[in-house]
Order: sequence, then structure tokens, then C-alpha cells
Amino acid sequence: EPPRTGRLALYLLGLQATCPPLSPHRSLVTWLKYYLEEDWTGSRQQGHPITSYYQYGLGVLALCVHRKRVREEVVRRLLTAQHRGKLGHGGNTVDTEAVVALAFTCLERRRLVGTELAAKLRVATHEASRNMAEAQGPDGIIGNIYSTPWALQVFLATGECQTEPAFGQAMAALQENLGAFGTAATMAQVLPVLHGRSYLDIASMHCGEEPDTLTPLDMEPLAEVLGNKTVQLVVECPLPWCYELRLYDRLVPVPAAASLLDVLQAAAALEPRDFRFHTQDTPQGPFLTEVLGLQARQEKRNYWQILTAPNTPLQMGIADYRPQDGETLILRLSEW
Ligand code: B12
Repeated sequence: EPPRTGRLALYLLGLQATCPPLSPHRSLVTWLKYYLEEDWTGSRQQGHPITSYYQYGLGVLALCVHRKRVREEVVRRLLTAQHRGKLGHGGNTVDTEAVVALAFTCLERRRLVGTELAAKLRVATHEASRNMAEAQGPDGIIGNIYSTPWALQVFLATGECQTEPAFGQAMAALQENLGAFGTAATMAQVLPVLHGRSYLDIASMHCGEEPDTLTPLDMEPLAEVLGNKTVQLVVECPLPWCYELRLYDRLVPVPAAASLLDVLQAAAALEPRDFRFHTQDTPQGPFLTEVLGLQARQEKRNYWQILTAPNTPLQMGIADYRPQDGETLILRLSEW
């Protein structure tokens, strides 16, 4: 079983944010320190933590927010990875670089590292902010709409929000696209930003003053879309050990409001029954793990990437994406 660095880190951040009674989670902190070390054993063999630099960065950030020191070696590992440009994988560079930059800012601000290392962290954070400003598109988005909140958290945490022109443009882009944040996982990353805060502020929250503002909203039901649509479903395996590139290609008729998950379910019910798939529940929704009996292997860093033809990766998961009539969707076994 892989180390639980990221989930534990998110849990600890969440706990702290809900104003718990005094230090109830000492053993969780000890576990997180243990998992960070476990996670790193992956790097000796593969050159990256067993989970990912994103989770490793979250781990350091959560410990820092809990005012816990980590060995300087643990921090230096992240610094080296950043210098060597190893934080990026696939389209997720901005998310990972931002999480790591937040962890660096926290360690430096809370003086949890020596002065020499603190100076290096300051330089590295500045470099990360520069990269993010450079990654900004003409629409103000940094990376994609879901990584933009992370980039904004860095500008807020470092105080660069006062001077960095990219900040205002990204904030405006966010306001225009708030409808994209429909799941708890994406909301958790954007909400602090809308209040001018970053995850670092969890460390200095004034507890006891929280009014009970968590009242459920009455959601309006989605307008019913009538009619049908047809989606072309393609499965590809470009990896060397696959006997063929294109493993499946078929038109799938579905109701007009169907999500990609509905399309996969409809394909599985078509005769002959030659399409099957599996998903795993995650806080982001169902994650596609297996198609046509081929399982994406975490330890080999493969995953089922989802794309719209000819070659654009989707920015949403299978349950959230609603294909258009006539669209071609590709499930491609890829490496990250
Ligand atoms: C690392 C990562 C991946 C890795 C995960 C593998 C791994 N072992 O680490 C890989 C490369 C496989 C991946 C794949 C995808 N990802 Co991704 N991923 C991330 C990233 C950078 C960190 C996730 C993480 O570790 N969280 C911390 C851990 C502790 O939380 P967790 O809930 O346990 O995380 C697990 C699941 O969330 C799952 N997962 C990762 N991505 C996604 C995406 C979806 C839609 C689902 C349901 C699950 C899922 O893998 C995580 C690790 O086990 C986030 C960035 C972010 N801002 O959140 C994007 C992010 C979550 N991914 C995203 C997307 C769009 C995808 C893909 C749909 C891309 C594609 N077109 O194929 C696919 C998923 C397709 C599928 N098979 O269902 C978006 C989701 C946006 C949204 N609307 O919800 C994010 C926010 C990136 C972004 N800025 O766009 N991802």
C-alpha cells in the first residue's frame, strides 16, 4: 500500500481549520512525519516520491501549519526537485509548484528552518511565483482554471498580490469562471482565495469567533435536457506492451444530458458486451482505473487519460464532463 502522505496532510489541514480543542492530533502528526520518510524511499529507486511531489509538498505544508519542524533534509529534497525542474508531471506543473511554494513560504515565515536555508526558500518561492506569472495566458488563467486558485494562494501568502499584475488578472478570470468549481475538492482550493486567504492562514486563525455560517443551500435542479446524442468512444493504448494502438472504437447513443460516465455505462450495456471499465471513488469523484481489463498501475505511473479528439485532455473527470453530440472521446492509457 502506498504511503498516505497527501490524505493525511489534507486531513490535518482540515482539522486545524475547524478550530479543534488543544492539540488532539499529535499521533497524526507523528504518522505524517513517518509517511514523508516512507514516501521518500521511492525516490532512491525512481527519482520521485512514491506518491508525488504534490503530496510530498502537502505533507510539509501541513506539518508547518501545525508548527512542526521537519528535518532540513526533507526540505532540501523539495528544493533540489524544484531546481532540477522535476515538480511538473503532465499538465499539473502549476498545482505542484504552487503547493511546494506555499510550504516554503510557511517554513520561512514561521522560522522553522535555519537562516541559510530560509534564504534559499525565499529565492525558490520567488522563482516559483515568476514561473506562475509567466504561465499566465491572455485570459488571465494560470495553468488551467483549477490550478489558478493554487497560484493565487502563493501570491496571497507571499504578499506579492500587492505588486504582481498577474494577481488581479487571475482573480478576474476566477470570478468569471466560478461556475467551474462544482465539487467539494475544487471548492476547497478556491474558497480561501475568494476571501483573500491562503492555506497558510489556517495557522493563525482566531478560533471561537466563527459564526455558524454553514447552512446548506437549496440547489436548483438542473434544467432537463430532452432528446438524444451520439458520442464516439475510442480506447487507445500507445504503450509498448500493448499489441494494438486502437482497442475500441464505437458510436454510443445516449440521452442528451449524459455525462462521460453515462456514456461508458451505455457502452458497457451494448451488444456484443465487449466494453467494460472500473472506477474508484475519490474526493474528486469517480477516477477511471481500468478499461477493457487493462488496469492503470500507480506504481508504474500509468493512468487512463481522458481526451476529446483530436488530442485535448479534459479538465474534468468522467462524472462531470458532458460531451456534445457528435464528439469523439478518447480513453488513452498514458504515463505521467
Ligand atoms: C497528481 C494528479 C493526478 C495524477 C494522480 C496519480 C497519483 N497517483 O498521484 C494523474 C496524472 C493520474 C491525474 C489524472 C487526472 N487528473 Co489529476 N491531478 C493531480 C493533482 C496534481 C494532485 C492530486 C493529489 O494528489 N491530491 C492529493 C491527494 C491526497 O488527494 P486524493 O483525493 O487522494 O487524490 C487522488 C485522486 O484525486 C486521484 N485524481 C487525480 N486527479 C484526478 C482527477 C479526477 C477528475 C478524479 C476523479 C480523481 C483524480 O488521484 C489522486 C492521487 O491518488 C491535482 C491538482 C489539484 N489541484 O488538486 C490534479 C487534478 C485533481 N486532476 C485533474 C484532472 C482533470 C485529471 C484528469 C481528468 C486529466 C485527464 N484529462 O485525463 C485525470 C483523471 C482521469 C481518470 N482516470 O479518471 C484536475 C481536476 C479538475 C476537476 N474539475 O475536478 C486537477 C485539479 C488538476 C487541474 N488543475 O486541472 N491527476
